[in-house]
Amino acid sequence: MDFAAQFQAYRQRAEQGLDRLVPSGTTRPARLHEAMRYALLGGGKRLRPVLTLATADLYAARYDPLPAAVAIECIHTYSLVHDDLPCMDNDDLRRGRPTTHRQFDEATALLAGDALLTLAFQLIARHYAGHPVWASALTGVIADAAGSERLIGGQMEDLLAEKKADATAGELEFIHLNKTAAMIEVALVAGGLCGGATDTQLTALRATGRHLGLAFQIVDDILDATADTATLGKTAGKDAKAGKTTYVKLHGLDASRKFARQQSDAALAALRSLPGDKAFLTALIDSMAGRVN
Ligand code: GRG
Repeated sequence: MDFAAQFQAYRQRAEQGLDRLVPSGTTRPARLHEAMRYALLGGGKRLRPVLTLATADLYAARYDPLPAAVAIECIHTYSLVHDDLPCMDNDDLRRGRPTTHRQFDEATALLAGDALLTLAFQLIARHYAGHPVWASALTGVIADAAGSERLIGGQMEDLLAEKKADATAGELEFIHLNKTAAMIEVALVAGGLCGGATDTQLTALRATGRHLGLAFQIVDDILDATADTATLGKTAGKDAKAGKTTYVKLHGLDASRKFARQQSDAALAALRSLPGDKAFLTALIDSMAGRVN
């Protein structure tokens, strides 16, 4: 298997889905839809939709995973747009371009984020209307991941932690598990649901996502401390500058690299119990820790 080519193929499917399922930039009000498309279509690794599509491919998928994959990327992108706002991280650069509020204005960026979040659930309702019981389960897992106890709760604790001199390792874990891992977990679970995964398999997918999410966040912290802005496509060194507690600040670079490896290994162990050809997902998880080793 050529991992890079396979990733590109999944990524392209996700890009086409995003382009097709998000209202055109001329849809009224054009400025809002332009801002949504600007935020969504201007780059991004597409890790989450790729995970959904690849997980569905472990099975002979019963339901088309593309609308679910697009919905999850819409939620992820809304969280980035809002995170970049002046009232949160106040950032100028995202995905190698001016942030949405810099390109448009603050109110438009706020509304574009709101609309992307809402669109996610419109897409699910629209595309899976023929399978209401199943669609309700999918809606539930995605809403839980994006809700006040997970993604938004993680962001809230992150903002609270910034105001303290030092966050504890426990607080940091809560932030990582919810702000970062929740959406990665649900990307895998949504793929499993599209494939008709059993409850045991969904639990294994959740564990895979939890460990992959933690590895991903540690890698993100390491890259923030070691890579430059041009490579990242977003402002580098922000965490240290803000005096933010990160895994790197608490434990140092070497321990962080080791932890990323351990979490990737735990993700691989959880993946092993799943059916189908896992070569692509195995390589993807492996590549995570490899970004900083
Ligand atoms: C505003 C509710 C709300 C949440 C914001 C996503 C987020 C939560 C904050 C962004 C800052 C950050 C470091 C989050 C951790 C997760 C993370 C590394 C997100 C970036 O994901 P990538 O690297 O981004 O997959 P691309 O642009 O490739 O999609």
